[in-house]
Amino acid sequence: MAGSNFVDYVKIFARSGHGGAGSAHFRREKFVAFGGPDGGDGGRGGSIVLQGDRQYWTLIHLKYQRHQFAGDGENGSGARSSGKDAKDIVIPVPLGTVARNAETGEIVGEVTAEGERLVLLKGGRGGLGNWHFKSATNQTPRYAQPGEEGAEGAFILELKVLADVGLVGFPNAGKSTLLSVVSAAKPKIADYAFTTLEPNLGIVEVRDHKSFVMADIPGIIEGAHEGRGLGTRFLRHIERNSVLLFMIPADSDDIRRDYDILLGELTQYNPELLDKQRLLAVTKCDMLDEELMDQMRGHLPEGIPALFISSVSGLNIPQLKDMLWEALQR
Ligand SMILES: Nc1nc2c(ncn2[C@@H]2O[C@H](COP(=O)(O)OP(=O)(O)OP(=O)(O)O)[C@@H](O)[C@H]2O)c(=O)[nH]1
Ligand SMILES: [Mg+2]
Repeated sequence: MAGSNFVDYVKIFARSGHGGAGSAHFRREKFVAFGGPDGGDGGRGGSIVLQGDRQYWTLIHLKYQRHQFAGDGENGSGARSSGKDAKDIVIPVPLGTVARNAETGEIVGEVTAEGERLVLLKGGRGGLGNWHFKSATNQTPRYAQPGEEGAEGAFILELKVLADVGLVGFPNAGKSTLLSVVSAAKPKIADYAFTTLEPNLGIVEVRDHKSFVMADIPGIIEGAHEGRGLGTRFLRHIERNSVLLFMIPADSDDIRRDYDILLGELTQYNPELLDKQRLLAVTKCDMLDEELMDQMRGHLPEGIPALFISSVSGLNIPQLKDMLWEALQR
């Protein structure tokens, strides 16, 4: 998505530093005929490290810094003086960043906590200086270890937003509107499909200063798992959510069928999503009267707690927040 501030996927090229070479120096002083070996060790090459940082919400800062190269360790020198270690390159990333090897797709690790470190590439170790190799049989080793080579590689960094509640629904279901009434977030709202093109996060305050994070993602349509609509590009953001709130508007022709389609798309994307707790909100219920709601109750999908809500009139919004909070405590 060109020009977007929400960057949740970036490829970086990284190289760790080489270790410095150990020194093969011999002590040379006036009046000392045979100074022994006194070559110092090489310094360590810089590593490439990711570090969790709450101040970051996206990976946009890496979009223009795709090359991350650490320096080499200094060589050792005489008088057993060790070369300096090179500085590690520490890259701050938002919590929920997953790193993969770009060639193999293999997961290198993920960063989920403030300050948590993930080493992408270790710097090369410095070589040992020649004095380490002095022995009874060899008093004058002319050998010192070379420094270990650094490593290089391409990595894919992906962000999985660590929200508590993920909103799941077709375009126009009223997801962004709900987020705007339960949190301070101001997502764009409009009566056409795909108004939301990138995830919005909001903090929802529940009673007694408790709060949770809600993630509004772009609408899902049938065939999303095959790449229709915005495809599954944003579905990964709900992989981490502990509760999924399904949202289907009251004027749907068939709520059960719509629910099955949404569930089907999620399952085909990642069957593990079915292990999460699910709640259903029938949205836009300001258009219904009590009688209609009673009638509709019999046509709701089974096995999922449901609530009739309206973001416009406020119908059952406090109850919804409580229900979500309770689900999160389970
Ligand atoms: N009457 C009524 N209209 C609503 C309600 N909630 C949302 N709408 C309207 O439904 C339309 C779609 O709302 P959005 O919140 O943008 O829907 P969305 O699910 O975020 O849509 P996408 O971002 O396209 O996936 C807008 O015109 C809203 O004003 C509601 O509770 N009652
Ligand atoms: Mg929206």
